[in-house]
Amino acid sequence: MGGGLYSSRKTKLDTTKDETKIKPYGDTMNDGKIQLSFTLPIPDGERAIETARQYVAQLNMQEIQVVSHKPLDVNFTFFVVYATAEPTIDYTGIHVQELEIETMSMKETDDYIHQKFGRKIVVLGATTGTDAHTVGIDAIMNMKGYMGHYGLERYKMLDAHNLGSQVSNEKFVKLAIEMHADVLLVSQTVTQKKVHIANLTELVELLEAEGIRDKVLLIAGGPRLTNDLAKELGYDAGFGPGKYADDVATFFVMELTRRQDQAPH
Ligand code: B12
Repeated sequence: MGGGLYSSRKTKLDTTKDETKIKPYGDTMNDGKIQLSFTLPIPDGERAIETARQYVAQLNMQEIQVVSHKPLDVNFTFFVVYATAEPTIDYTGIHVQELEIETMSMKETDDYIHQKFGRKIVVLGATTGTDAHTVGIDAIMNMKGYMGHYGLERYKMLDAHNLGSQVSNEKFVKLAIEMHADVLLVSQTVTQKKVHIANLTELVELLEAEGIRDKVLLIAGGPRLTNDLAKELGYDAGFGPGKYADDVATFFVMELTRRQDQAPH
């Protein structure tokens, strides 16, 4: 998408340090200090501590300190390790597609929809597939909102429906057609065995098969979702932690406007 809502990240160069060779910072610049936490399937004890130390050594870390070890169960131990990493990264070579939007308030969005569309925008949201996590989609949609941001159900100019969790892609597409949805919101939390990738991809394929992919704005969200990943999977945008209903609403009204303005009259 080449529209004005996206831009490559503008890298602000800090001339006081070499941004081509960035390293983790702990106490002094470029000390490479990293904290790792992980679980090994072994009982706690001196042998476990040494195993954790040697494992981290295999990751090419230096100055390894196992600072915490706690049994999770008889045969599982959780470790926290401090260590020093050697590699550096060229920050100036990193580019991402970042959503660049100036978030509007709920009232501004409602007024904008009223003026630009003269009708309510229909929004359907769900956690799809086998995923049972509802808190993310509720944070975006519930009337009462989340962290001081009212959810989409509270917007006067949105006809917003939260279908809950474990909604099959088939049912989601069927309802999208029946309800003439303008915007589809999909939440995915579980990423084990890349189940979210398969599920998100299946939804795109079903929408394409029904011939409605280009008639809806398709937005994914979740704790491990980025805009880049969502777009790679054929979505119009992706939102992760720290994003709220007002960010999403601003994005979709702006994008719907852009599409409306581009449509042949
Ligand atoms: C609460 C919880 C549960 C509850 C869920 C209750 C419910 N009604 O949702 C219960 C106990 C049922 C549960 C079950 C499971 N859980 Co759980 N759960 C959590 C927990 C503790 C919190 C998740 C949460 O609510 N976050 C708060 C919300 C607000 O954050 P969020 O989802 O990121 O949402 C924000 C953004 O991402 C974004 N967003 C989210 N969705 C969307 C959608 C759109 C469209 C947009 C625009 C934005 C957006 O907006 C939100 C606000 O900023 C996490 C661990 C953790 N601390 O994160 C584990 C966690 C997510 N669960 C996990 C697992 C593995 C499971 C189980 C598979 C466990 C099991 N073996 O049975 C089952 C899942 C079963 C299933 N079929 O899905 C793992 C996931 C690992 C992975 N990467 O796959 C986690 C990370 C725990 C862990 N460390 O292992 N879980």
